[in-house]
Amino acid sequence: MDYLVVDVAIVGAGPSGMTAACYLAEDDFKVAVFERKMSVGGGMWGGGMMFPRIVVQDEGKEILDKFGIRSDKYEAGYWTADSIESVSTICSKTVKAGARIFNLISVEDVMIREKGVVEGLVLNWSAVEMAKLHVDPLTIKADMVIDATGHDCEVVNVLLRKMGNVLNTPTGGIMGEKPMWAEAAEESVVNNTVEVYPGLVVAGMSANAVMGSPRMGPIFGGMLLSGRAAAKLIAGKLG
Ligand code: 48F
Repeated sequence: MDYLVVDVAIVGAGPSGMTAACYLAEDDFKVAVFERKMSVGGGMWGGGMMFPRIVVQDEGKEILDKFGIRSDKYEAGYWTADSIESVSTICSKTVKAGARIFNLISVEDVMIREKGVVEGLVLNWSAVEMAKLHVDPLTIKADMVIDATGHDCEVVNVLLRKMGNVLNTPTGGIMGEKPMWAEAAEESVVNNTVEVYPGLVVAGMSANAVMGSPRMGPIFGGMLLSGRAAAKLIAGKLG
């Protein structure tokens, strides 16, 4: 009941979504994160091909340090960290900063009314979604929404299904994720962290998928930096 109206609603508790939530909560915004699965962390637990290590570049290390995650220098410009320590620490810091994470909730739609702005989210229990039951959902109101759903950019997808090609992209549609190119992807994911539709910001792999940039494998610095960029953008808008 306390979270039916929030400042920022974030879809997906992967690295980008939780990082955005942490920065926004530290700035005293009321933040709710909705995560379909039982566990938070998205693709970060699995490190690189299930070896429990993530890689971050120098820029990303700043955020590891902010969270207090230990890292080892690998070679000039690159650091590694334990994926389990990374997820659990980011989650703990995010919750302690005041963000509320709701797991086992799936976001199935957005709320758009006469202003033509995303004003909230439509939620249901993940168990209802998995069982394909016909159960009416619950709606919450948010000043801003972040799609941090990873490669599938689910919130943007549902928006386009309902509204047509209305995005702030060259075609108005989803440009589609491109093949692996880690260095380019790490840079573009931060630049792609934009408001793609009024009220809706994309972060993490969702940003690269929507804006047509490559994937990057187990380098996670861009996810953290994109989360921070989304928080900064929204804090600037909401004041
Ligand atoms: O996929 P995910 O970890 O997203 P991310 O923050 O990070 C991407 C990396 O993990 C990795 C990569 C780095 O090199 O490429 O893939 O962009 O986390 C996305 C989270 O969103 C949840 C999903 O279960 C996952 O935990 N999610 C997806 N769709 C929904 C959702 C939905 N409709 N409702 C609720 N949660």
